[in-house]
Amino acid sequence: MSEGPSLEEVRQQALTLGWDDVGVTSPEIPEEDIASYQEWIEKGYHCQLSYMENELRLNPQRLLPGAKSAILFVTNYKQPKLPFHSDGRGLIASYARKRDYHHVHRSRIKRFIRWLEERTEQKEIALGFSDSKPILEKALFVKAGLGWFGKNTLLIHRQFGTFILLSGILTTLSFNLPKPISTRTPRCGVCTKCLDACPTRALISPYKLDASRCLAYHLIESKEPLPTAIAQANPGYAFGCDICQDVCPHNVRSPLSICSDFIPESTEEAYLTLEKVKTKSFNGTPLKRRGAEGLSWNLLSL
Ligand code: B12
Ligand code: SF4
Ligand code: SF4
Repeated sequence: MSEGPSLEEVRQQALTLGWDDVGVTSPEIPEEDIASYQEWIEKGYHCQLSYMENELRLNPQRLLPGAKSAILFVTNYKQPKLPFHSDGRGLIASYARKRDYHHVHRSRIKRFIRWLEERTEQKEIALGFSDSKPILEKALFVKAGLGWFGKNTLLIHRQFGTFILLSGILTTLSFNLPKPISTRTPRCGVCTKCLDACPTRALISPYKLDASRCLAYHLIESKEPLPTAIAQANPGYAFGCDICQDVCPHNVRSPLSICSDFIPESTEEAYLTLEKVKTKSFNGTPLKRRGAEGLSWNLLSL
């Protein structure tokens, strides 16, 4: 058995595998996030997302007994902003125009864990996740100093803004961590652009999202057609919604993604039509989640 890798080695390996930033923290969820989560669930803001009620997400150590650290990875997927059309073409949110990020992250995580096992000559020391395990992901990222919470409830990274996707591993290895900096301190100042721009008023107050009003919930996660009021407020999305990110000042200077997994072959690929729903396979893309019937509901409601 050899000594574990240093933070610098972890960083280099993560960048080599394609991630844009990496951080390490202890795997406990901070008290403030536990309290906010519990209030959110009690108020029913998770709507029909019953998987969100799983309280395991407050205790990552129960997912990997003996876990001492969380290694957290940031993926920049920012794409150019595109216009809405009124000719039956619906816009696909920018994270969903090509490969499913769960798949992209799964193969990177597999390679990272293999490297960690070889490097330490130990087995069963890590468990990967990317929205695939019950974990309050953003809370851990904030704790690791990888960014802070925006009033749109998303994690804002100092270089990449909000157009990032999160993944990570829990591990039984421990690291010599620097003293954590508290990044939960509000950083939006007097800005309220995301709350003002949300077409369905889903951001009911700073840092609080009611999923039952969110276009992303209705166009991605829901198992039903869109309620009329939500459909009427939709400016043209066929899948997901980027409005509370498009208006965020932290996304003005952030660089576009250079990762081919997220860049569509052509601008037309960023739009969905009923014809495509009938003829195309959405396997391996995020659109698979809503299914052909759901995607048709989305388009017919435009
Ligand atoms: C459920 C869920 C949804 C739901 C509910 C969203 C929500 N805000 O909870 C719906 C379907 C609506 C959704 C939509 C989207 N999602 Co989503 N979703 C999740 C999921 C599975 C859980 C989120 C969660 O824990 N919610 C629980 C509530 C309580 O958390 P919260 O709203 O963030 O509240 C926290 C803060 O607001 C904070 N807080 C509360 N009060 C205060 C006060 C102050 C002062 C401060 C500083 C903080 C603070 O404490 C709370 C607890 O930490 C995560 C993956 C994961 N496993 O974590 C992805 C995730 C959050 N989603 C993601 C994405 C990309 C999206 C979309 C952009 C997709 C799209 N383009 O359509 C939209 C964005 C909508 C939005 N503005 O959030 C990414 C976000 C990356 C990032 N930059 O943060 C994640 C992390 C997936 C991933 N692995 O990359 N999502
Ligand atoms: S994703 Fe769209 S609907 Fe949901 S909170 Fe953001 S702007 Fe509002
Ligand atoms: S738009 Fe303004 S209020 Fe909303 S997250 Fe960005 S900086 Fe914060």
